[in-house]
Amino acid sequence: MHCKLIGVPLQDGALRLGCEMGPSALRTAGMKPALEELGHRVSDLGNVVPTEFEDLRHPNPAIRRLPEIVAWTKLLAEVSYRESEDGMPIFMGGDHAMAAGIIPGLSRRAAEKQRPFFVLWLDAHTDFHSLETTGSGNLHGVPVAYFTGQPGFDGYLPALPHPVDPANVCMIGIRSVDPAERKALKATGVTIHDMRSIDEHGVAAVLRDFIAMVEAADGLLHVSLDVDFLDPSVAPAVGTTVPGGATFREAHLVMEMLHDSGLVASLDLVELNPFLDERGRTATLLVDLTASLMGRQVMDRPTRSY
Ligand code: 4U7
Ligand code: MN
Ligand code: MN
Ligand code: MN
Repeated sequence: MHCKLIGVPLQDGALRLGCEMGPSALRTAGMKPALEELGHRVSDLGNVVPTEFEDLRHPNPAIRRLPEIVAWTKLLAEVSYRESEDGMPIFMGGDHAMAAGIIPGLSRRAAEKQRPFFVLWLDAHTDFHSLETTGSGNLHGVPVAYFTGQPGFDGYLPALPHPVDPANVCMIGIRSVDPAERKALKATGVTIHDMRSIDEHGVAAVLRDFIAMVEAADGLLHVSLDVDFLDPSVAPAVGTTVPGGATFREAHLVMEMLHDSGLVASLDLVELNPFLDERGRTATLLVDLTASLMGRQVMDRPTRSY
């Protein structure tokens, strides 16, 4: 596999500063050699940064940094479209607002390849606010509503030529949903496995169902990994910690099963705030999880399909 590392030093979507150091921390933690060790060809394409900003204001006074987020969204939609023509783009964030650009670009590419497009959203949060409902105004809390084509973005974020079908979005790890998000999610077909569902059924069971669905559709799968999917005890370097997250092994198992499925076409690693890390342990865990996704295993075992 040709892995393309793309740094996205975006922090305007989160309240706390520091996510702009995410790409550097992932490089320092050895992303490139970890993937090369598995036999992959790895190109580090460096960081992308927008340069043009419009003067935009929204009636919701809570909204923070709309001109910046719009500029990043436009830029990333182009970058992800371009880099997904071949190889496996790995976006090193950066806060989760980057998904508002990356995922529409990937979805446009999938439509061109005439393949159904699926998203696995690994997060404590559903990120399903619109510009109208966000109370914090932090735009890392809106990308899923945007890329699935929900109302409340018109005239601000770019129009979506290929919105993602909500029925093709599966969320795992959820444990913090605001009332407006819960209301907006009700009518959509988004599959939500909250932490209770992981406790009751196990992460393997819920993931297996989704993998089977992507496989049956011959789909292209994007994986979006928010650091706060993980329990803060194993991944402290994030501004929005929520207790009761995925364990070290649950997260690795997800990645190992995804590897064996052979369905993952692209990945983003988001919300890493190295300023909050403990001697690089969260950055190192993200590199190790990416290695599991790309084929690292404890024992040689045959690749299985789910
Ligand atoms: B992340 C929140 F209120 N819902 O809107 C909000 F709980 O990318 C959190 O998942 C958003 O980390 C978290 O600010 C965004 C809050
Ligand atoms: Mn998120
Ligand atoms: Mn989150
Ligand atoms: Mn967060």
